[in-house]
Amino acid sequence: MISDRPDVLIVGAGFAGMYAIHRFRNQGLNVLALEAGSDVGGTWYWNRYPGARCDVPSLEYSFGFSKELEQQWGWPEVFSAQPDILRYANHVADRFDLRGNIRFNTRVNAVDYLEQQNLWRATTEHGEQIEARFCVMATGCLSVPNTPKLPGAESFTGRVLHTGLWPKEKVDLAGKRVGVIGTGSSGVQAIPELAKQAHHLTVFQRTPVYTVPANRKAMRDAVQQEFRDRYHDIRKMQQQNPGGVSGFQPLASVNRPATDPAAPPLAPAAILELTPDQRRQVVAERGLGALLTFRDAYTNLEANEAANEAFRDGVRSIVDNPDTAERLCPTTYGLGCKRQVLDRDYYVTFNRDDVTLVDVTETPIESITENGICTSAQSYDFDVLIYATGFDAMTGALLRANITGREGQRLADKWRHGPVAYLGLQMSGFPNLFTVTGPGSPSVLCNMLVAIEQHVNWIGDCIDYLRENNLARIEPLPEAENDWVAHVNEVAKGTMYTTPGCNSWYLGANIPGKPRIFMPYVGGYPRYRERCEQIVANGYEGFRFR
Ligand code: N01
Repeated sequence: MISDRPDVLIVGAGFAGMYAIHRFRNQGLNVLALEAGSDVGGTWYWNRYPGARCDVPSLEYSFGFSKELEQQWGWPEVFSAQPDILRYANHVADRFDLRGNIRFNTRVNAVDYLEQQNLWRATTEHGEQIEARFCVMATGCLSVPNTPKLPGAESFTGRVLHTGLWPKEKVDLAGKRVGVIGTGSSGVQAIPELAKQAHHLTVFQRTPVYTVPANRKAMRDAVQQEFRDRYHDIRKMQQQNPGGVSGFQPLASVNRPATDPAAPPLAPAAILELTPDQRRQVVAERGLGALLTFRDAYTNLEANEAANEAFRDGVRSIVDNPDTAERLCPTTYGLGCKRQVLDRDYYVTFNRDDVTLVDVTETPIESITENGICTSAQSYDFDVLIYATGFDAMTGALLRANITGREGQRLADKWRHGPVAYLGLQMSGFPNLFTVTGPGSPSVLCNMLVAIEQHVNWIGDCIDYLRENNLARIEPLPEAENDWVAHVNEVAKGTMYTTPGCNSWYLGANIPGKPRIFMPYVGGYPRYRERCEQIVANGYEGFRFR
């Protein structure tokens, strides 16, 4: 039931908010979630663009908190598409009766701490105010779309879309001239589908991407059943894996003798042990994705460059027009710097006559006009302009919520030089306010569902601890928070994520003026989880209570 005096206020009803409702309600807490969208699903509610799908296997990108759910839900594909993941979110909402605790179409514009009352007050866009002892920001890591400020953007008279805010109703692109800006994960997934639908597609690329073919397998009953039989072990394996993915290989999915189904595949060779011809042969025989299996490519800059060059050779072998192929070859950064992108027919799409690639580093976008885009070389007319320009990641949604803590301290001021948080769970000066998969936690470097469950469980246990011990509030000590931020930075140093020339949204580099800090925790999910557990075992080390 919707309550205006909840114990816990949750902002967001994506997978994090949904599980938080279920978990906290089971603890006997009165819970209210506020959600800007008209339904559940978060990322999968907003990102409905053609081609959207997950890059984590669906049997693993699923909740582990309910054995019945695990046993009864069926996935149609190994890597499911957005409509199926949204269907799953809706099923979870129905099955656990979550909607009764969610107020939809309600964006939170401000979150303020009322020190005297020790309450958090959320003010919605409609001016309503809701107060609660605890506030849990389940606002997602990639939920604030980034639309670059291009001169004249408002003057375009055609339709404007953003991949991260795709409309619910079907978008008909038949016969339309479509321009798309951006070639990250969203653009790469959308471009082949947009090309099939549009009369002509023009792709504006600033930085070429390293993308490899995605697994397209339909789910086989035998594979799904093996997972169901082994889920108990698989969930434990997820807890031990740096990325929160078990890596379980069902016997039914591989042509391998019936030995241990969890045995790892053969160790891949080092790329530096192969000649350039041998590297090309690997790509020719096994595809671009084979390059991701050379472990040295992620630990040694020379090996990395060898893999990058083999990748470029692979692109040149797929794309017919040599100039287009060259433009599609990444040269300014290496594999492993950004989130690995997976595609379905990305490069061959550029062999179509109705697809044009424009490199905006050669011919920059000068303005958006009434009719389309004007670059330094020519004008392009469009009926539809699509921004596939990513997100203000990790900190964007938290800052947009205008959070003010103790003594009037604004989160925006505290984070002026980059996010400062303890374990990505709490910030000093903001008592009883928690973030799910906040900056400084493994979050986007982990299977999000695993990361979400761990955070929500930790927060739920913490709230129980406060109640059982008659403690009014909890917040981190500034020194614990600073030490954690230093540790997060330390472990990111020397990884491919922070090599010179690497400009990713992990670093905030995609948003002009955003502080350049590596935001997620790269030390691995198990190490992080153990640290969280140890902190609790040590009486919430690094936190203070009142
Ligand atoms: O965003 P991005 P995304 N002029 O920031 C370009 C997850 N995800 O939405 O690289 C011209 O990666 C920008 O160019 P540059 C996943 O974690 C997952 O694609 O900044 N271009 C870039 O090409 C992913 O990493 C899945 O030079 C401009 C693009 O826009 C994350 O979301 C699917 C520009 C943005 O790429 C973000 O992916 C989709 C400008 N002014 C998303 N501004 C899967 O699970 C930006 N760009 C598979």
